[in-house]
Amino acid sequence: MIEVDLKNKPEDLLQRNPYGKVPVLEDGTGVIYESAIINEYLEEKFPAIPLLPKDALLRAKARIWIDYLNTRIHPAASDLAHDRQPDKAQAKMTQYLNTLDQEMAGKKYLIGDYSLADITFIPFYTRRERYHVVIDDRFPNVKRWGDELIAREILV
Ligand SMILES: N[C@@H](CCC(=O)N[C@@H](CS)C(=O)NCC(=O)O)C(=O)O
Repeated sequence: MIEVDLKNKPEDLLQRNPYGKVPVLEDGTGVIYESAIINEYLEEKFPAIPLLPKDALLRAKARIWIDYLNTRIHPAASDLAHDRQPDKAQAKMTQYLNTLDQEMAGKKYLIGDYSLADITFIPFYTRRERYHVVIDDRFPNVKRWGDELIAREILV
């Protein structure tokens, strides 16, 4: 694994990912970027540990939540981390977390079994303090879900 200083990006990051962002996965001679696409690539390459539902409709639902996290929660977190219109970002974050909290009521995982949808939430949850996001009793289902995800044993 190569760590990158994002304030001083190496030239070869841009050669690998035209967006100049991490993560980037190199596999043999191939290069893949965009975390959701990297996750799906690994899912296809290592089918022994399935991380998407078998049923097509449930797979679509998992992808809807992956998209929700990647196009709403993560960008709002990035705005908060970089102090971009923080009041607006905080209001959006509250709205997004409320939606997630309603979805997680009475559920252990977002869709069926542990899946890429849950995994997509983990980087935000583990870094929430850095984003000045407090997940407390206002979001009890998100809190329970996030705490269980990070306490979960990694099974290999
Ligand atoms: N949609 C991208 C977002 C990746 C992203 O924003 N990565 C951040 C670090 S967490 C980054 O590389 N920021 C540097 C920049 O935007 O210049 C993905 O999911 O891979």
